[in-house]
Amino acid sequence: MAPMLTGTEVAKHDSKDSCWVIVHGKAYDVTEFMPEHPGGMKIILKYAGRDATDEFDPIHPPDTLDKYLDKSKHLGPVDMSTVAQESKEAASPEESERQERIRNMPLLSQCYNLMDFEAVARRVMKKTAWGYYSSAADDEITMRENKAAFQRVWFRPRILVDVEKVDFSTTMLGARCDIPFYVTATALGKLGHAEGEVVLTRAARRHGVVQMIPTLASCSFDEIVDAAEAPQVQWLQLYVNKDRRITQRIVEHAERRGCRGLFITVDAPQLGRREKDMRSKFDEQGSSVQSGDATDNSQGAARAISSFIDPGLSWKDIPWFQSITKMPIILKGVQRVEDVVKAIEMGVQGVVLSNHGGRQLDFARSAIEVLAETMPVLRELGLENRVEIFIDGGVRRATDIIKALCLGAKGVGIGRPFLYAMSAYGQAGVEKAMQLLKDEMEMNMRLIGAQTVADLNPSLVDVKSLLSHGNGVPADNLARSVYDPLANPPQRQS
Ligand code: 173
Repeated sequence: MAPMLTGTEVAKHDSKDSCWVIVHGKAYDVTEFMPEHPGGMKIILKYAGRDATDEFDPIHPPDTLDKYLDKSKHLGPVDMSTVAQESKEAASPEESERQERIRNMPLLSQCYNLMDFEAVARRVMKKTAWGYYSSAADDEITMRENKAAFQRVWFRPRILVDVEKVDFSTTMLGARCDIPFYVTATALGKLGHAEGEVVLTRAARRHGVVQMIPTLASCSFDEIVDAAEAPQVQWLQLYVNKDRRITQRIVEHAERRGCRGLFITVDAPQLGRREKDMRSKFDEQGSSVQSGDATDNSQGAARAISSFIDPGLSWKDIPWFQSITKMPIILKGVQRVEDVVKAIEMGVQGVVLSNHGGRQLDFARSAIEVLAETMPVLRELGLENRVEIFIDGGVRRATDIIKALCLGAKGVGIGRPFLYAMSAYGQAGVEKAMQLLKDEMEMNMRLIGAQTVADLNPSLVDVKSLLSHGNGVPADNLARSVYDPLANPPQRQS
């Protein structure tokens, strides 16, 4: 057997003419591959001759090198004791400050609601990871509207209902769950936490919550399924590949492995333009626009890895999906009642009213508004029981979940809040976030006068102002100036 490579030998190959990188303790010659790298050459060159594992992991499924790099370029194991020393850069001042913020992070017990996790994550996450998770399309109007829209729905609670016992468990696509929300699909889990999406899987299991597995997870699909335990329920979110054979393989594999729903994303023929994400990458890499690199990587990793998505996907493809799977099919990203009706006519089992967390078309309407538009039309056409309707985007409180169910949703998806909880506090953080929602749910079911989710109906909400996009009543400045604002948990003093 050949002797192990040393860090010194790998370090000699640190240029465009000969470029080796180390990933998970093995060296790879990527000199010839570099120009074809979907994420551009620049990022590979940054790690030329060095250990690229931390940068590689979040963005590439574990089998990437085996699949895409010719075996002759796999150079074998490296003696990592010879690498660690030389490749660990002295932490930058920004990184030292971040480490300081991590040391002084609020305790988990100081987080009282889902927004608190966002506040903490913003302080402690790496800048690029925060940029990717938090960013949304263009001016981020839709992202903010998603939350604002819930605040235009008001309650009409019933009184004197016996609510000693309340039960908010439900079913979604036939699966029992403790509470009517699911962990929706979000890409690149390892940007926020070294273990990635399996952390969400474990927390979901503890809480009887369904998880939707993303096509573009950092963990492999099988790792995420393996992390689940019966009777835990998982669904698959699907980005449709231009090569339908690949799509068919993914779908059939998911069905074999027990996924109980196929959520086809229909709102992303092209990835939205997210400037926060672009800017944080640009800053971090310190790249220069004048460098004239062959591949422009300024759009960030998400754009690069999404180039396989088929913008030609259309209604004509739906019967094909129905022919290759027995899983229920749900269209994720529907944004108008006409398309809900069409989806029902095509015979799908569900729709997710969603604007992709405001990350796609800016000025797309909130899902809660589209829901309020949709249900009366479906009732008029007698179609309301033909599909299960889910919504996502901006859900941060149990009152948001209750509003959605009153208006006819079967359940709601929650994405970013769990990523933030995971990034800041790991599995314990995600579990806490789920527990907070359960606690809020129990209290608010009582306060609205509902014993079970079957009691949640349109008479319990007032949506008169939901459809108007006005800014509401003028600010009461006098009162605002004396108001003591709620605060997120403070940093601790070291
Ligand atoms: O919203 C996203 O960022 C997203 O859906 C995505 C799509 C392709 C690659 C990475 C992320």
